[in-house]
Amino acid sequence: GVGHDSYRTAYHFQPTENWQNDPNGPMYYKGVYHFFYQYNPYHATWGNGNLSWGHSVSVDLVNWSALENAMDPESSFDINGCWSGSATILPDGTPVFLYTGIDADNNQVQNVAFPKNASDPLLREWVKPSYNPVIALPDDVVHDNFRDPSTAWLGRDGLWRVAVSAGLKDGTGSTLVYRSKDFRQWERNAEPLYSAGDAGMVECPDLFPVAEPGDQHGLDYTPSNGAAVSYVLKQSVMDTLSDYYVLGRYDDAADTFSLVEADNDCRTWRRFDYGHVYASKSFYHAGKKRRVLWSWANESDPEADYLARGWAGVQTVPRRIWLDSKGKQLLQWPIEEIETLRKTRVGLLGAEMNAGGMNEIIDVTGAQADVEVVFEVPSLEGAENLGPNQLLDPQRLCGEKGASVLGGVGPFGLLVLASGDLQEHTSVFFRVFRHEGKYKVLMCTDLRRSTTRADVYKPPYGGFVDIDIEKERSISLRTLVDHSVVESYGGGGRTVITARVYPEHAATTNSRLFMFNNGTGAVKVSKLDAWELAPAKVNVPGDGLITA
Ligand code: DQQ
Repeated sequence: GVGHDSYRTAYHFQPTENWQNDPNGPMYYKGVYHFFYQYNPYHATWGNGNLSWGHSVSVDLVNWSALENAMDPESSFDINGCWSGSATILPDGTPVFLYTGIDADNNQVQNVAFPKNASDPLLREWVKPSYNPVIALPDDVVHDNFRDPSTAWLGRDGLWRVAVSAGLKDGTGSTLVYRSKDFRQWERNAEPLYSAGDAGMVECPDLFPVAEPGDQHGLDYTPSNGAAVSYVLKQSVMDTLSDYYVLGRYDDAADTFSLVEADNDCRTWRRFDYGHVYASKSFYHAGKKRRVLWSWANESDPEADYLARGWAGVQTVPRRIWLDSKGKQLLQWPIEEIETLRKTRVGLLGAEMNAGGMNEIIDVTGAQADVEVVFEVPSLEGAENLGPNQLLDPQRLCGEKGASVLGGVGPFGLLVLASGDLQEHTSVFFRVFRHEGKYKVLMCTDLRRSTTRADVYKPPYGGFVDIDIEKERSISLRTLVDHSVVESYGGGGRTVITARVYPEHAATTNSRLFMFNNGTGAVKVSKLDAWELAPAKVNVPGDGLITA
């Protein structure tokens, strides 16, 4: 039945109960990771958006303890909702929030909040000064389209900058920059950071520098790294409900951003995730010199069902992000701490999978698993041809060429959350095509057989993997399975697909895991490691994690 809770996740972040959406203000402070999120404390829907900032803390990014809400909508400048925003760590080490308030007139305004006691590593209480809002609604911006301040960064002139989303009255979407010396008086830069044009309203902007190609370290903003390094601009696009990013140059005097080798329309940029995530936000963790990305993965079943379950929304596993060695795209990888949950391991080396082959990965309870597999492709000869004029729409291709549609090189991959009779399964797989004299690798997560329930959104998802398969001759896949989440990293984190799934069998029986090859050419599984994962303590009441 719909109300059963075999869908609740074991190690993806969720509040104890009720609704969550966007990640807000992630940071690391005095040895503690802080995570805030858009939260409805009353029930499991977004409702009318009268939201709070939920707050949890962790020392390892894996186990979390819930604290009291950091902010509730109870001031005139946020009385109708404390919406998304970001944390900035000031030079003296103390954090500050910039966030959107829905004010008493239902206008969107930007507010500031400070910790009541900065010497408390748990930052339990937050103070909203009465001089809020610090950025009022501008005349040329639609009253309910002005929101989501980014983390602020300091310029060489000693002024802070922040990026804010704005839907202009002329119908275009824009990302504005404001400058301030004190987080209180803000002045708008005439030139926007980015104009989305007819892509419409864009939300939750994130702008951050990245280290040299191939360097896994993250970079923090510094007043002098402006022109010297590459920047990433990220947008959440309402039109498609997807997150896109682009590489570019940031001019730290003019506060403008120029795209490198990309179309201005953000809907053509690369996506962090070709599945079901939105409103992602990164933070810089100085301790491990890494940049970590959070993203919200909404439910895909009917509202009545998640209301009955009493919870809705998960966060993807925090991901380390960095620039690939060619400097063309970001790579993403689950933070290493997740590996502390690994229990039973099943390993395999050098197995051949012939045409039509299918192997069960046994001894791993399939509802909480971490699977890493490397497929070697001995020959590309059988690769299917894509006509020269064929539209290269990966999602459509995954729909036309599902896991059971026999191919040449592929489809090969995993079946996860499979019932014993295979009636239910989610397939995660690759398929190699030849297109205009080159090879293209498609990655799919196909949900069409994921559940026998009919009332669930269960599309095929797909993205291309930017890999030179002719040279590399192998492709890796890592899939994290967590009850109702299937989060997959193709080609070492080049392409990521997160899906929400609702198998029926899981209420009563164990889920199983398989590898398969439905291509005519053999593939070699040069390496397979599968682990059952222990549950993390995620906002378990009375968990004893917080003693202070
Ligand atoms: N969600 C928040 C907004 C943001 C949107 C409201 C994105 O601040 O634009 O809950 O999911």
